[in-house]
Amino acid sequence: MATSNLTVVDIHTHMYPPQYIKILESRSTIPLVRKFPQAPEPRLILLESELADLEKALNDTSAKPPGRPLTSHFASLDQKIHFMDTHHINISVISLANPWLDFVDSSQAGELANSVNNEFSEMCAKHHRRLFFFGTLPLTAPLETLQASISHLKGLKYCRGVILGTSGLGKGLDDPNLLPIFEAIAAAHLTIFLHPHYGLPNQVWGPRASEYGHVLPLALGFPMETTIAVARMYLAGVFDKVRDLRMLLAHSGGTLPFLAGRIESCIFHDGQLVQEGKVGKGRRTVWDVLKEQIYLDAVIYSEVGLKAAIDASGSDRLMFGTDHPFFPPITSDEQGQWESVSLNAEAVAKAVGDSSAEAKAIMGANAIRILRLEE
Ligand code: 5CU
Repeated sequence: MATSNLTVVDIHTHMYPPQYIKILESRSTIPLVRKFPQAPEPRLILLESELADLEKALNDTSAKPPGRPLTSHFASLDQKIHFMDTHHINISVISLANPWLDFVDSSQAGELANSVNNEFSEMCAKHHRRLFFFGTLPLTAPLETLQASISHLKGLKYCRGVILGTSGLGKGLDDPNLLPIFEAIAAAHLTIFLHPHYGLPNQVWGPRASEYGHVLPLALGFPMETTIAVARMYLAGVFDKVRDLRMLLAHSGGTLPFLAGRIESCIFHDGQLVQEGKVGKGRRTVWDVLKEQIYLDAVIYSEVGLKAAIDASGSDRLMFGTDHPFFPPITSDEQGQWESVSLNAEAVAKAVGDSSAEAKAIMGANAIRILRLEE
């Protein structure tokens, strides 16, 4: 993938540090890690859509193992570096994987956030200039604890932002109580990496869902969740209220680039919004927000989706990612090349031309500029 004059930066790459895995091992409800007699490796069970399989496997040792194998790729720093080297990735901006600290008791969340963020910081220090990170927030904790955590992250040398799910304080990202948090994050010059976890309600997938593996929740549920979260923020005026807010959206913005025109049309054809004076002259459109306050990752696996993302936000706002350690190869060696990585790199080359200035920007230069990776 990389040549000597191409710097490749992976901004979408996760880890669960060992202390987090220990917490998952101690749990009996999702998210959890558990061993099953029918599988050689412990299983990592994260998603609501995996509950039916979990139930079956607990009652029947011949049932298929639920979730995904917890391989060394999830928690090992050496493995992350090996993955980077194998795929010629110069720099990674690592982040805790979902569901972050969303499930942690309010009284423990602040301390755990500090400890996890310090662990990420130490991992980056061991690989100076190759690793940076997006920190984790204790969203279940009281407001002061949350503010203190943002101040802590601001002081950590390798921290460039925060990874955030769509639930916010429990009511979504259009919750007015989140505004001071968004303001504090923006004032600290931290970029929010918005990532899905909750998907859509299980019944959307129908009674035959278990026949289709993880395809529907991951391919469709995750992107719709992101799209809905950002549309709600836009409609609530969050981007206008916090003009310095910068958000990097996972999976090329879900379906936002594709649906922005329809969202716009629904806004200016909406009698209620027009009557309330919300559609007047000078309104910043979804398109404006996409070009001014939003960045998109390039984790969409095809030039078709990538071109929509480029058209919507601009090639100077897209950043390459891998989603490691998710989507490992199923039939080849996990220590070798991952098709999930090459698909995303090929999509960039096909969309903007191999070795073009735009390709160099998307593969690394944009991330270096936007996330200040040379400082
Ligand atoms: O495979 C999956 O479930 C996931 C996940 O949970 N989180 C993620 O970032 N990618 C894939």
